[in-house]
Amino acid sequence: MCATDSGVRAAQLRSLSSPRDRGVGSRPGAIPDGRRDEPLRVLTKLRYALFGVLSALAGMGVGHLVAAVTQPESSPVLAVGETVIDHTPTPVKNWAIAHFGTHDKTILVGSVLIGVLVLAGVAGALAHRAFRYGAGVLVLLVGVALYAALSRPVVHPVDALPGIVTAVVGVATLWLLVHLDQHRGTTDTRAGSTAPSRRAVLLGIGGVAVVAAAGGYAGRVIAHSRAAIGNVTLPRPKSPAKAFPAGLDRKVPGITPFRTTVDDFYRVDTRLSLPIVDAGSWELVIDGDVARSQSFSFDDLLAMPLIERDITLTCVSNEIGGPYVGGARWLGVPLRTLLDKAGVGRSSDQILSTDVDGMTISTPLALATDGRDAMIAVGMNGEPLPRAHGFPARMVVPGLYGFISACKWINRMTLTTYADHSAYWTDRGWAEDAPIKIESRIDTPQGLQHVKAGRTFIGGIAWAQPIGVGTVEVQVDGGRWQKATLGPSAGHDYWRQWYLEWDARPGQHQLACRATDREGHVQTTARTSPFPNGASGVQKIQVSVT
Ligand SMILES: Nc1nc2c(c(=O)[nH]1)N[C@H]1C(S)=C(S)[C@@H](COP(=O)(O)O)O[C@H]1N2
Ligand SMILES: [Mo]
Repeated sequence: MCATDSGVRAAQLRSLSSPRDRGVGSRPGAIPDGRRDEPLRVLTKLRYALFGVLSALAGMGVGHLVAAVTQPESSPVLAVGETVIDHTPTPVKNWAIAHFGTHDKTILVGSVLIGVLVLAGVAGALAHRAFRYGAGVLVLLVGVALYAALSRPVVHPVDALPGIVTAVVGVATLWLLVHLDQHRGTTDTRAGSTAPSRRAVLLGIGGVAVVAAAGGYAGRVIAHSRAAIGNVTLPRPKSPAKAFPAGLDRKVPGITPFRTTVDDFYRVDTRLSLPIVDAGSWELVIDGDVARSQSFSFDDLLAMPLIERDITLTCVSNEIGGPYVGGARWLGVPLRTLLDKAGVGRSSDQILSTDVDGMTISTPLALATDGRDAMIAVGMNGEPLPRAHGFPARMVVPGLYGFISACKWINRMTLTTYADHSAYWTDRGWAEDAPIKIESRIDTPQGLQHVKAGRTFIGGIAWAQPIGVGTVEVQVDGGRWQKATLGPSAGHDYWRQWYLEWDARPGQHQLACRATDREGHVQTTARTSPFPNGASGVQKIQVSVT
């Protein structure tokens, strides 16, 4: 996404610096009258460009504020950003995830903002020539954002409001600044004392900046307070998880903690701002190929017998050795319970999940109902689901990558077929069927790290949901595979920590690890990239021992 963005930006910069009116009014051989004014003219242009930028900022600040009280996603910059995400070609998206990781969104929003402000500067400069040109460009800019906001999968009429407000405030601000500037210091006696002074212009600029900042800030605060989850008390599970064993966290410094905290849990989704869902009015609908369409309130779910399980979630975009994996304790209603209430028909092979904003995720019905602990989760690590992880409810299916199973903010499950319906990721070329591949990761030592010679640990994690890890082996400098010691088990759907004591001799060393599941399937050495059904291969790192 960022590659295309910077291309666009470069083009904009080029057009900004093009010598548009440098030649206006000057003829060959003419007295360099204009030339004497040149620095002044450039300064004026720059001042008007600043007016444009400020107008855009004021418009966006107030638009953001309006979006916060109506629908955060419809805020102009976010709307453009999300549309860019949805339309970014898969390879570019993968590249961005690989290079920027969880910062990809910050970089995206930043790029959109810079692009918008550059164009707003152009609009301001144009306003010097004729106000309507500048206003026209501003309106055009907002028009693009408005179009983006109204092309989201689920749209309400109020989603147009932030864009409209942005346009009105932006154009009004530009008019105000241009007006102040053009009437500054007029000595016309008829205008007399009403002519604005240089001070008034500066005050105007300052005021606009304050409005922009205050609007943006207030928007954040309001969106935050509206997003409070409120008082949700989770019931005790009918089927609790087994006691969680102490892992190797203390024994092996630098190893991934056996339990991932909510704050440290990786997050992958297509959103730039989190949906605000009121659990009181939220409903989960089951429809499609079912005997009886169903609709459950949040309280309905809490009143059902709940299961609690330790499950490791993994993202298909995770590279070998990558960070998009986490282990948590999930509380929820077994998927089976809900599907049985609806009575699944014979023709469906897919559960098409939809989130509150119309994002879709397809799950193979046969796998989700083969006896594994698939659930609609309402709790994570003993708390209600955090907003980033799907409040009020999400699907969790052990052994399937998140993009075909873990729909967050879910509010509909439609029983259908792959022939009839496709979902967000599969539309972009990702696999329909994607069981999590057996994998292991070295956490310590880190690649390229300097290690002190002597006895130390090589340690990490391995996962093979839903079968479970059987063994982990470590290879030093291409030698024989040595069996690592496994940490305690928290069930077959959960990752396992492991370590090998290593007498590190001075020099460069290569370390590798591989896992085998309990049925004897060995992690393959054949390297594939994450697209379209998950990375495979063995992680190899270099360390230097001194
Ligand atoms: N509504 C929604 N659910 C979603 C996604 C999304 O973009 N939107 N991303 C999926 C992907 S690709 C993964 S790997 C998991 C990640 O869950 P987490 O963010 O709680 O770790 O959520 C899945 N559920
Ligand atoms: Mo994912």
